[in-house]
Amino acid sequence: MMDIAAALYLDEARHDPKDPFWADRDRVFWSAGHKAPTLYVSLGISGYFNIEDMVTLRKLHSPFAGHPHWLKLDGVEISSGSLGQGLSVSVGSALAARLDNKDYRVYCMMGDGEQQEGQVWEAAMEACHYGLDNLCAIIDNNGLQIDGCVSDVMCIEPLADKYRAFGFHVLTIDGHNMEQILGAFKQARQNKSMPTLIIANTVKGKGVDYMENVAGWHGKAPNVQEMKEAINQLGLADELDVDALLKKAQDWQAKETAELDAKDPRFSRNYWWNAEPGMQVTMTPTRFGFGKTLATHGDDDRIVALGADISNSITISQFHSDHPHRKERWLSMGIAEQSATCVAAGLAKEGKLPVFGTYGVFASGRNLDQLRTTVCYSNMNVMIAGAHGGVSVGPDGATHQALEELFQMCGLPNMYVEVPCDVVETEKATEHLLLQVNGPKYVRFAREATPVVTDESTPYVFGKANVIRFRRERPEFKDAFEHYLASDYAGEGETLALIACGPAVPEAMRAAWILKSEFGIESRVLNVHTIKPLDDEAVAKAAKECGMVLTVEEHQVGGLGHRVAAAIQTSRDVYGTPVLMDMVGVPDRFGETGAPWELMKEFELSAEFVADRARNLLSAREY
Ligand SMILES: Cc1ncc(C[n+]2csc(CCOP(=O)(O)OP(=O)(O)O)c2C)c(N)n1
Repeated sequence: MMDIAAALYLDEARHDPKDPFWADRDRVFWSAGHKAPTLYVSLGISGYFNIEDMVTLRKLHSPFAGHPHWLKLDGVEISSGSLGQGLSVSVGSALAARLDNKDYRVYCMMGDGEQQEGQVWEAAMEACHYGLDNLCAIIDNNGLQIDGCVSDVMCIEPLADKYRAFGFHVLTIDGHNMEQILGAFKQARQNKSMPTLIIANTVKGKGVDYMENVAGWHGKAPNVQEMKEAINQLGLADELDVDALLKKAQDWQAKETAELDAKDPRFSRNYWWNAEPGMQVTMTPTRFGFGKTLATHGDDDRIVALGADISNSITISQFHSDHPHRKERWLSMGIAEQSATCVAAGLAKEGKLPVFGTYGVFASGRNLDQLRTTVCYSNMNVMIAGAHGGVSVGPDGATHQALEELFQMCGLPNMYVEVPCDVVETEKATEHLLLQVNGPKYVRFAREATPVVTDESTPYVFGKANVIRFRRERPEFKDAFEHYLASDYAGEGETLALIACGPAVPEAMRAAWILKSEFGIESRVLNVHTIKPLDDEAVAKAAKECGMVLTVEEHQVGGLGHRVAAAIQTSRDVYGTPVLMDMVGVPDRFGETGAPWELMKEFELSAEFVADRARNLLSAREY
């Protein structure tokens, strides 16, 4: 793709780095937003910025976000990262040129796996319907996507024939041959009746022997030694001062870390995870609990698992990876979340137990209407796994951070929603939803390793909250707390209720520890792993008995908080009891690129901030 981008930015496209918003510039839309590094290098070499600044790629507050954001970096034409949308944007831009009598050209950069998204074909139809000869789409046809070969994941061939049938002028070239690339762009410009598609046959990782044609290098950064080897192989060793560049990256990181540290609320001790010898905790990603359950129960031959090209990282592939006989019940759907959701509904209709999983943003947002009309309205027994929820995809940035999906999922009638707090609870929740709950169901889990705070003996009853109480410091964090089924718990006169779900539960527990150790404040942590149906009774009881409620969620503020507020406001039992309330969550802003734990601080979600907000609430009551 780099060769094509070089030809485009350095020769073919009309643009001016000194005047990035020049009205007559050609537009280049990167539909495949994950190819951001190629875009950034192209802009840097063209002169939009000092290319060395790119060393801050994927770091907190860097303009070089994991996926491009046009509001952060001049030269980027559109924010992207959710595949399959760029050709539609290009159609819009090309139509605007026609309406405004402008002669700029529009280019759209796509991947071959991306062709599996249905929206691409809607846009292709539109481009031809309107005869957009000012539009040139390019497909990086490298034959690979995340789960492996495009032909195995979901065949897109015969690609050229398909686009021709839609009405495109199709050119197939060697995407590493500069003469052919430039020739194709020229032919596209000369064509005066229809849009052009360039299918550029390429080798993924071209020029680096250990990367060429290896699917496992998708989105993976080489270590320093591998990077130096790659630079050698590309013949760039004399042109790059690698050590100076690494130093520049470290300096940026040091500045960001210092700024984050400066805003962290301070206490007499460091309560951060595993910072001190006592209160130790094991960190394991919640996604492992999901995969484990599928591996354990996969022999139930009603279960069918549907993958969406990120199967290993979300662990859904564990359904079949050690159990080859289940392969026929493993359906690779490609990058096509909308259709896969309805395929799952079709399977459910015939008595199967379909499990469809992908990143939470796409599992709940890309397919929202499919979930609403086909799955929920029809009350289909479909399990949706929203993986990598919250900030846990950190460096991928805002487009991939699922911070809104509780609004979407909880707003759907018939949908059950589980947000387990750790890997053990994820296992229990997945098993229960899969085998015991008949209807549409959503389980939200995360990529990043987070504290394990429960075990086999911890109560778990679907739809019922757990009360967690800090007792005293112990060598193991987990042992410092007692868990009760909320309905079995008699209040102990606590000052405050911290109501949380998902990975915010361990943070709320840590906040309870801080509050007790630093200020002698007793708090009741309520773990509401089931968000829908919410345990209204336990919430109301906590509000009535404590008189002060702080909700904590790793989500846009309100996904949990508004539901809790509604439960309190509508409870007859709480009527007449004053309840002070506040909500900790992401404060109505999109995510950021950064490491997951940095983002917990950036969004002020970690226990230190929770404890601080609790203290503020307390002072309001005292006032
Ligand atoms: C709607 C959507 N679904 C899933 C993803 C996750 N994802 C990012 S890149 C990728 C594979 C893309 O494959 P391809 O288009 O062939 O690009 P290439 O392999 O050339 O990088 C996937 C599934 C996404 N970004 N957007």
